Amino acid sequence: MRDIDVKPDTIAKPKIEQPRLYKVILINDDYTPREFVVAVLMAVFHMTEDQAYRVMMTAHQRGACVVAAYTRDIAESKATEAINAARQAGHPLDFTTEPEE
Ligand code: TYC
Repeated sequence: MRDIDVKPDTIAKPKIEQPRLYKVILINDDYTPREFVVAVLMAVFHMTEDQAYRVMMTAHQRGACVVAAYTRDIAESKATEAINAARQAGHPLDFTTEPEE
Protein backbone atom coordinates (compact mmCIF):
# COMPACT_ATOMS: atom_id res chain seq x y z
CA MET A 1 0.00 0.00 0.00
CA ARG A 2 1.27 3.42 -0.89
CA ASP A 3 1.52 6.10 1.74
CA ILE A 4 -0.82 8.99 1.17
CA ASP A 5 0.83 12.32 1.61
CA VAL A 6 -1.46 14.32 3.84
CA LYS A 7 0.78 17.32 4.15
CA PRO A 8 -0.59 20.39 2.41
CA ASP A 9 1.55 21.70 -0.47
CA THR A 10 1.21 25.18 0.83
CA ILE A 11 0.74 26.36 4.37
CA ALA A 12 -1.99 28.94 4.73
CA LYS A 13 -0.53 32.15 6.06
CA PRO A 14 -3.10 34.54 7.45
CA LYS A 15 -2.62 37.96 5.96
CA ILE A 16 -3.05 40.76 8.45
CA GLU A 17 -3.91 44.03 6.75
CA GLN A 18 -2.38 46.95 8.59
CA PRO A 19 -4.57 50.04 8.61
CA ARG A 20 -3.24 52.88 6.49
CA LEU A 21 -1.60 55.59 8.60
CA TYR A 22 -2.18 59.32 8.19
CA LYS A 23 0.44 61.97 8.86
CA VAL A 24 -0.48 65.04 10.87
CA ILE A 25 1.40 67.99 9.39
CA LEU A 26 2.12 71.28 11.14
CA ILE A 27 1.93 74.33 8.85
CA ASN A 28 3.97 77.47 9.44
CA ASP A 29 2.40 80.93 9.60
CA ASP A 30 3.74 84.39 10.42
CA TYR A 31 1.56 85.13 13.45
CA THR A 32 1.24 82.25 15.92
CA PRO A 33 3.78 82.68 18.74
CA ARG A 34 6.46 79.97 18.86
CA GLU A 35 5.71 79.20 22.51
CA PHE A 36 2.06 78.59 21.68
CA VAL A 37 2.98 76.10 18.93
CA VAL A 38 5.26 74.27 21.38
CA ALA A 39 2.53 74.19 24.05
CA VAL A 40 -0.05 72.74 21.61
CA LEU A 41 2.38 70.07 20.38
CA MET A 42 3.09 69.05 23.97
CA ALA A 43 -0.58 69.00 25.00
CA VAL A 44 -2.14 67.32 21.97
CA PHE A 45 0.68 65.12 20.70
CA HIS A 46 2.30 64.30 24.07
CA MET A 47 5.73 65.53 22.99
CA THR A 48 8.47 66.62 25.35
CA GLU A 49 9.35 70.32 25.21
CA ASP A 50 12.51 69.42 23.32
CA GLN A 51 10.70 67.39 20.66
CA ALA A 52 7.98 70.04 20.32
CA TYR A 53 10.57 72.81 19.93
CA ARG A 54 12.39 70.92 17.17
CA VAL A 55 9.18 70.20 15.26
CA MET A 56 8.06 73.82 15.62
CA MET A 57 11.43 75.12 14.36
CA THR A 58 11.38 72.72 11.40
CA ALA A 59 7.94 74.01 10.36
CA HIS A 60 9.11 77.59 10.97
CA GLN A 61 12.16 77.16 8.72
CA ARG A 62 10.80 74.82 6.03
CA GLY A 63 7.11 75.74 5.91
CA ALA A 64 5.74 72.48 7.33
CA CYS A 65 6.73 69.49 9.43
CA VAL A 66 5.29 66.02 10.00
CA VAL A 67 4.27 65.75 13.64
CA ALA A 68 3.26 62.08 13.85
CA ALA A 69 1.26 59.34 12.08
CA TYR A 70 -1.92 57.68 13.33
CA THR A 71 -4.93 55.83 11.99
CA ARG A 72 -7.21 58.16 10.04
CA ASP A 73 -9.71 58.91 12.85
CA ILE A 74 -7.02 59.66 15.42
CA ALA A 75 -5.01 61.83 13.00
CA GLU A 76 -8.09 63.88 12.07
CA SER A 77 -9.29 64.32 15.65
CA LYS A 78 -5.84 65.39 16.88
CA ALA A 79 -5.51 67.91 14.03
CA THR A 80 -9.00 69.27 14.84
CA GLU A 81 -8.22 69.44 18.57
CA ALA A 82 -5.00 71.37 17.90
CA ILE A 83 -6.72 73.76 15.46
CA ASN A 84 -9.57 74.38 17.93
CA ALA A 85 -7.09 75.22 20.69
CA ALA A 86 -5.43 77.73 18.35
CA ARG A 87 -8.74 79.35 17.34
CA GLN A 88 -9.77 79.63 21.00
CA ALA A 89 -6.58 81.57 21.62
CA GLY A 90 -7.07 83.67 18.46
CA HIS A 91 -4.15 82.21 16.47
CA PRO A 92 -4.22 81.11 12.79
CA LEU A 93 -2.12 77.97 13.45
CA ASP A 94 -3.03 75.17 11.05
CA PHE A 95 -2.56 71.41 10.69
CA THR A 96 -3.40 69.06 7.83
CA THR A 97 -3.54 65.29 7.50
CA GLU A 98 -2.47 63.11 4.57
CA PRO A 99 -2.08 59.38 4.02
CA GLU A 100 1.39 57.83 4.21
CA GLU A 101 2.69 56.33 0.95
N1 TYC B 1 6.49 81.41 12.36
C1 TYC B 1 5.93 81.69 13.67
C2 TYC B 1 6.60 82.90 14.27
O1 TYC B 1 7.64 83.32 13.80
C3 TYC B 1 6.08 80.48 14.63
C4 TYC B 1 5.46 79.25 14.07
C5 TYC B 1 6.20 78.10 13.91
C6 TYC B 1 4.12 79.26 13.68
C7 TYC B 1 5.65 76.93 13.37
C8 TYC B 1 3.54 78.11 13.14
O2 TYC B 1 3.77 75.83 12.50
C9 TYC B 1 4.31 76.95 13.01
N2 TYC B 1 6.01 83.47 15.31
